[in-house]
Amino acid sequence: MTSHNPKISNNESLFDESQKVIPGGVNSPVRAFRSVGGTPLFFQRGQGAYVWDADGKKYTDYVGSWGPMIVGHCHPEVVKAVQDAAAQGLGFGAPTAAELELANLLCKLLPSLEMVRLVSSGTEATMSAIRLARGFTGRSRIIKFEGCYHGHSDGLLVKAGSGALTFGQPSSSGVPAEIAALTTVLDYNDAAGLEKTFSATGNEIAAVIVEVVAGNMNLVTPKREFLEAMRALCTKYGAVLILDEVMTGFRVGLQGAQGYYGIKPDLVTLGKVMGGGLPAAAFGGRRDIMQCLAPLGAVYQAGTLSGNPVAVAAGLSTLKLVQSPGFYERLAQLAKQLTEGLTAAAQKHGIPFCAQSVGGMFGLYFSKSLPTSYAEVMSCDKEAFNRFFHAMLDAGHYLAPSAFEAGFVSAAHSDADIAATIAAADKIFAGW
Ligand code: KE4
Repeated sequence: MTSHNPKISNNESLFDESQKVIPGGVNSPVRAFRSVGGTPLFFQRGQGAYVWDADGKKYTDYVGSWGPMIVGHCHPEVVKAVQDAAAQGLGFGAPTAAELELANLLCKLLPSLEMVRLVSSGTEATMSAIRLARGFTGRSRIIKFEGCYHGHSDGLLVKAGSGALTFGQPSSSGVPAEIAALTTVLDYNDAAGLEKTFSATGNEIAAVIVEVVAGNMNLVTPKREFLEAMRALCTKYGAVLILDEVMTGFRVGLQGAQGYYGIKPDLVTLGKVMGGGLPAAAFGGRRDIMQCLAPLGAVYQAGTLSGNPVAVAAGLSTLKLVQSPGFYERLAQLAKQLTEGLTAAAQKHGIPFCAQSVGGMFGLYFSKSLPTSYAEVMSCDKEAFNRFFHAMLDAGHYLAPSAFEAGFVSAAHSDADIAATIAAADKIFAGW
């Protein structure tokens, strides 16, 4: 039971209780506020652009469950789709027509998808895509980029971003050296480094996996020459180019980052938005590669809950809503209003701060200039971010609880919400 001592926040008492039975009191490390300090919020409900914590305090939400809540919390059409699906059955472990509908929709929205397999998390999607690329090429080595996070499968948890970076443990313990040794970690946006590595070991490389827009070391946008080199080198050496669009898929635009930047992957991984907040994710791409998957081919991959009908219903409903005319123009406009307004407020008070957005995601940096690499992100003032995070939280605006995460707006955010957030920041900067 939680204490109802009015002197103690319910967040604190819930956190105290949770730490007794859940490691760190959370079911995913970045939620623990370890990077920003303080007691994590326990949310009791969300509606539109807002969430309420265990004390009933309201916040404007810029995390959105780390991206999925792109149409806002508890959108009536999504809730109804989930209720209707649940009333027909919570799971069958067998094919359903809804999975086929979602697979067809994904392939329609993303031209690079000739075939797709549904899974239950981004980690599953990237882990499976890597195994598939290794099975297809017969090679073992993979390339990832420092600061990029692709979920917590062993070979990818090497100099990762997000929670792994937040904790200053870029490489996790428990990952056998033999497995980590198969992962080459290069610098994001370093086309020359990529070319050098391919010219030395190109014929050993099974895959390159990349976040086209990096969103797990805060937000870092790709340089054109970096993307072009990646595509050309993978083609030249027969390596599989995997675009990890778990975060950017249907977030930066209807065709994801691959459409936004015009880069064609061999495989793509998806999650977050495509599940509408429920556990649905996917990987897919070239038919000749996907047909190596069991039961057709020799690469095994499976999942009890893959294509779960309730999660699929949430995803289908969300993906129908994001196709409404002007959806992404409006989303990008909200994110741009926010980043420009926060930057103007900081500059007015002489605070080294900048911000940027790509579609409906954004990055905030206590730095004079926008970071274009992991090293530049690491030189931003993390303590200043932490101070800003808590001041904004006290004012009722919930930003990602880490200097190494991107933020998200939803279609439910209004101009007034954005203006109120900017006004709160302006007040904080005035007293900085
Ligand atoms: P999940 O296994 O958490 O569903 O997805 C892993 C993943 C894969 N690829 C990218 C580009 C991702 O951003 C993620 C997960 N993102 C983090 C937030 N930066 C999830 C939040 C968390 O770990 O609790």
